[in-house]
Parts: sequence; structure tokens; C-alpha cells
Amino acid sequence: MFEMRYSTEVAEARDTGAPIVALESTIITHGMPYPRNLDMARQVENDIRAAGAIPATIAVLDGVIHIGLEMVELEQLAQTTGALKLSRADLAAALAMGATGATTVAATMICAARAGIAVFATGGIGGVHRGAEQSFDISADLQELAQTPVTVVAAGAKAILDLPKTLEVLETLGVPVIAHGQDGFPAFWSRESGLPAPLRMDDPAQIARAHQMRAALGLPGGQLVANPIPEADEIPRDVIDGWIAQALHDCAGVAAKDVTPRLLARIFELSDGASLTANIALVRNNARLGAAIACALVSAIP
Ligand code: PSU
Repeated sequence: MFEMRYSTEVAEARDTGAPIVALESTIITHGMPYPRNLDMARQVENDIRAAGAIPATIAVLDGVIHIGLEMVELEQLAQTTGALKLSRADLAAALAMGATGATTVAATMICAARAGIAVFATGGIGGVHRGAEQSFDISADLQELAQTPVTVVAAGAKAILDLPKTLEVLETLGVPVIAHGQDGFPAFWSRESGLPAPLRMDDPAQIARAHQMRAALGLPGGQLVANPIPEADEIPRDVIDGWIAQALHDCAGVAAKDVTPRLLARIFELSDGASLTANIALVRNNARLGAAIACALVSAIP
């Protein structure tokens, strides 16, 4: 019915049972400017390979779901200005229209699950936007975590969001939120949000077991692994908070799918690029942990 195409190395990994880590593409097309987006995408793929797993960057190209991109496809996507931002609501429509689009966390989870990939690394998930009591703007990523069995490694939720409300919604939806290596819930560019994380695990093998236990219990959905940005790369809370407040002010009136990309772009300008450097560092860190979890999952399979 729909076409799903595997990159050469992902097809090989599927044949041999090698660990695979999914990666999203919205971060490439809507989250970072060219050419740093391409450098980031390549680096992250190499980090996963160096950690003993195979990267599968997921995107929709001309109506075909790609699980893993060949180098030329990645280069083209990184420069495409007209790519759609595809979430759960528009994925099927994009396939029907033969469109090209990047997949958000939600759409990447859907495609990864269809391809039998259990682990996915990204920067930060979407969540409850500030002022959601008025705008009702809540990312579809949260619902997806509640229903699609993929473990998502992120540096928490982006600090542009309302983090307490994001954690509340995740709790309501029954999504395990597991901080890695610390007690607090990380805030994307900073290690601490000031909020405690509901769960903590320091061992990738334990995170892999929790993933398997959830399936064994017959529970739908995945888990969110909240992995703090490395200390050397973090932006102090008070510094980033100033830029976030300014960006929220400057982007007032922006709605729906445009909110997150516009806020990220404005914070990039205000921080003179520092936010992007930190963003790249945290994605790479998440890719490494994702690879460790994927490796543990493969070795745990009887
Ligand atoms: N992580 C990043 N940068 C990003 C994203 C994640 O470091 O741009 C993307 C993901 O694709 C996520 C999306 O799903 O931001 C959230 O968008 P929204 O708030 O519109 O759901």
C-alpha cells in the first residue's frame, strides 16, 4: 500500500540483526540552518556507527518513507527549503500526495515502529507550549509516546515549552520519563530544569529491559529517556532563559507548526549561534546513548 525504502546499511543491519537507531529529519530541515544541519546529521550518524549501531535517518521523499538515507539524499534534504513538517496528522496525506517532508518526533516514531526499530535519538521532544491554556498548543509528540512502542532519547523537552505542564501531560498519558544519570529533568540547553524526573536509570541495559517489560506487560507506547546535555556544552539556565523570553516576545502571534522552528531560529540569532552549538552537542550525546540502548536490546534478545 505504501512504500518503505531502506538504505543499504539499514537493509544489511536488518538482515544481520544488528542494532539500529532511528533519527528524525525535522531537526535537519526546520531545526537548524544549512550547512550546519548537514554537518550535524553526518556527525550524529557517525557517532552511532562508532558506538556499534547503524543510523536510520527517517524522511519522506516523493511519497516514499525512507528508513535510512543515502549520503546524496541527506545532502539534498538538508538543502531543501520546501520540505513539509510531517507529524501523525499529515504523514498519510504526504504519502498520498507524493510529497517530500521531514518527520517530527511523532512521525519518526510511527515509521520506526513500522520498520521494527525500537530506539530513536533526537534533540528535544515537543510538548506543552507556554500559554497552552489559551492556545491549546500541545505537541503531537506526547500522544505518540503514549501509543507507539519506541524508546526516545532526548535532552528532555525544549526549554521554550512549559516544562511542568509537559511532565504533567506525560504522566497523565502513562509515559515513563526516565532521567539518565541524574535525578532532575533536563531542560535541553541546560542540564537541570529545577524539576525532578519521575524515574532515573543510569544503565542503558536497564533502560532496554524497561522497554521490553512494557511490551511484555502489553502496555502500548514508548518511553522518554531524558539525557542531560554534557556539562561542558550546557548554557546556564539564567542565560538561556533571557533569550527564550525575548524570543517568545518576538514570535508572539506565530501559531501551530511554525512556533517551534521560529523560536529556535530566533534563539539562534539572539545567542549568536551558541544555542545551535549546544543543540548539536546534545543531539550527539543522545545518539551515543541511543546506540548503547539499541546494542543492549539486541544482546538481550534470547
Ligand atoms: N529536536 C531538536 N530540534 C528540533 C526538533 C527536535 O533539537 O527542531 C523537532 C522535532 O521534530 C519535534 C519538533 O518533533 O521539533 C517539535 O515540533 P512541535 O512543537 O511543532 O510539535
